[in-house]
Amino acid sequence: MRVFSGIQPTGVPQLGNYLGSIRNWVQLQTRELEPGRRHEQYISVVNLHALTVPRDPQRLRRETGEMAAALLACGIDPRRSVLFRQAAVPAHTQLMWALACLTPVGWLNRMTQWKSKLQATPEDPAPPALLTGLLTYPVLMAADILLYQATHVPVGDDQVQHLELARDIAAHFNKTYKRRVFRAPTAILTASRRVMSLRDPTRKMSKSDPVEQSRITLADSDDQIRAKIQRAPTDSLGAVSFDPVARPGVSNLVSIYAALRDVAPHAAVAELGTLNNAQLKGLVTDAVVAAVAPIRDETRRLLRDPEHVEAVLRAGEDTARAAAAESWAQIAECIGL
Ligand code: AQP
Repeated sequence: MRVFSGIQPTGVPQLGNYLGSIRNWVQLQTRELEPGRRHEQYISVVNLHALTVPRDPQRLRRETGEMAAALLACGIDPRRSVLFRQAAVPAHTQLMWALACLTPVGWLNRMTQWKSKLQATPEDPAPPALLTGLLTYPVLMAADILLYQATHVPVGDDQVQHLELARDIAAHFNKTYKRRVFRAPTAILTASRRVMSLRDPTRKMSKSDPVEQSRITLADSDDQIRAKIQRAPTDSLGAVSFDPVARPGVSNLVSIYAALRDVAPHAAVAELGTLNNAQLKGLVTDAVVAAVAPIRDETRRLLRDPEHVEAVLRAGEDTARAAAAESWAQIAECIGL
C-alpha cells in the first residue's frame, strides 16, 4: 500500500492545509491503514502545480524551500516519508501528457476549482484569463498519484473532485489499453476537511487569498493569531452551536477548536455551548496558539539550516525518481513509447 499527497508552494501553509491534510500525513507515518499492513508514504512539494498561477521565479524557489521546512517542522519525518519536489521527477510531466491525451476536455470543464480561482472578488475585481495549465491541473494531479500507484490519498475536501477525476482517468486508461495498469486510489479525509476563511466563512481558507486576515498561517505570531480570531465574523444568536449553514462564522470556530482537540464538532459544542462569542474566541485562540507556536519556531530553526532541508529533499528525490522510473517504464511500454 502506498500513500501519496502533495502541497503547492504558494505561500506559507495555513491552518486548513494543516488540519485538512498535513496533520493527517504526520499521523499516517505511525498509523496503519489496515491492521498488520505497512505502507509507504510519498509527500511532494508540487512546484509544477504552483506554476498554474504565474509567479516570480525567485519567489517560487524560496517558497518551495520554505514549504519543505514547514512540513518537516510539522512532523514529516524523512525516515518515514519520502519528501520531494515534484519538478525533480520528470516522469510526472511525461505521464501527465499521456493522460491528457486521453482525458476529454468535458471532464475538466466540470471541475469547480479552476472556476473558483477565476471568480471576481472585491480585492481582485478583474480575474485573470483561464490558462491551459489551470484547466489541466487535475490531469497533473492524476499523474502524481497514478505514477506511484498510490492506494490512498489524504486530501482536504476541495481536492476530492480532482481525486475522483484521477480514478476516472485510471479506469479510462485501463480500458483504452485493455490492461490493468492503474488501480483506483481512495481519498482519506479528516474531520476538518474544510476550514473556512476568517474573513468570509462561506469560502475556504486559502494560503494565496489576497486578504491576510482571512487565514491563520503556520508562521503567524501569537499576537497575529489572536488578532485574526478576534476579528473573525460571528453572529448575535447567543450560545454556541454548530450549524455551518445558519451560523458559518461560529461553526468555523467550533470546528477549528474541535479539530485541534480531536473531537467531533458536536462534542465540542457540549463543552463550549454556554460561552459567549468573546469566550469562544479566547478558547479557540489558545488552542490554535498551542498548535502553531511549536511549528512556527521549528520552521524558523530549519530555515536557518537550508543545507539540511536541501539534503532531505535530494534524498527524497532519489527515492521518488527510482520509483517513478520503474513505473513509467511499464506505462511507456504499455502505450507504445
Ligand atoms: N481550507 C482548507 N481546509 C481543509 N483542507 C484544505 N486544503 C487546502 N485548503 C484547505 C488541503 O491542503 C492540501 C494542500 O493544498 P494545496 O496547496 O495543494 O492546494 P489548495 O487546495 O488549493 O490549497 P490552498 O491553501 O487554497 O492553496 P492556494 O491558495 O495556492 O490555492 C490539499 O490536500 C487541500 O485539500
